[in-house]
Amino acid sequence: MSNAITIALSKGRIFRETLPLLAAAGIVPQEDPETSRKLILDTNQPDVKLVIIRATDVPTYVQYGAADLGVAGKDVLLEHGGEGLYEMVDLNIARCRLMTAGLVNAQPHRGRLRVATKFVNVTRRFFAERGQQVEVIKLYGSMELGPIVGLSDLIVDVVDTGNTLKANGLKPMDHIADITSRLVVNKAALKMKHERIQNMVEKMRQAVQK
Ligand code: PRT
Ligand code: MG
Repeated sequence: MSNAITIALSKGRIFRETLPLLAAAGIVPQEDPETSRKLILDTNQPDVKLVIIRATDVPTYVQYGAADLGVAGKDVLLEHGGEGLYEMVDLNIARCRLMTAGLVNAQPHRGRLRVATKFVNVTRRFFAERGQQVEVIKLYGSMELGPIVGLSDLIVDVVDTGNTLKANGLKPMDHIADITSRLVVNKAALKMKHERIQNMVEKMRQAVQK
C-alpha cells in the first residue's frame, strides 16, 4: 500500500456524476478518461490518483487495497458481497432499480424458470428467498436478448427509464432493489490513512444532494 491515495472509478455515468463530489473534496482530475487512454489519472493533488476500471471491478480493487476508495453501484456491491470494504456514503448518483423482466406477451410457464443475468448471486438469493427454483444463466451484457431468442424466460438487470426493456418487447416485473452509487473504502486503508480518507469522505458526504 503506497502512501498516495488511489480512488477507483468507472468511465461514463459514474465518473461524470462523481466529478462534482470529488471537486467538493478539492480533487480535480487532470485528464478526461473518455478521451485519455491512461488507466491511472493524475489529479491536482500530487498524492491523489484515480484508476479507471470496469464498474464491476471497482469493489475488487478496493477489497484488495489496490485502490483505497472507490465508487460503485449498489447493484455491483450486492453482487460482489462487500468483503474487505466499508460502504461509507450513499452518493445518491446513477440512480436506477434492479428488476426482473420478461416478455410483454410471455406464455404462462410450467417448470423451472431460466433467468439470464450478470447478477448471478443477487438473482439466486432473490429467488431462493421466495422459495422459487430457477436456473440462473450468466451473461456479461445485452441481457434483454435472452427472452427474445429463447435463452431464458426472465432477466435480472438494472432499469432506469425502462426504454431499453420496452424497445425489446420486455416489461419490468419484480422490484429487487433501489440502486444508487456508494463511496466504498478499503478497511485497512481507513485505519492506515485515517485522517486523509476521513476528511475526503466527510467533504463528499456534505456535497451529496439530498
Ligand atoms: O457498461 P459496462 O459493461 O462497462 O459496465 P456497466 O454497465 O456495469 O457500467 P455503467 O457505467 O453502464 O453503469 C454503472 C452503474 O450505473 C451501474 O452499476 C448502475 O449502478 C448504474 N446505472 C444507473 C445504470 C443505469 N442507471 C442504467 N440505465 N447501469 C446501467 N443501465 C443500463 C440499463 O441496464 C439499460 O441497458 O442502461 C441501459 C438504459 O437503461 P433504460 O432503463 O433507461 O433504458
Ligand atoms: Mg453499461
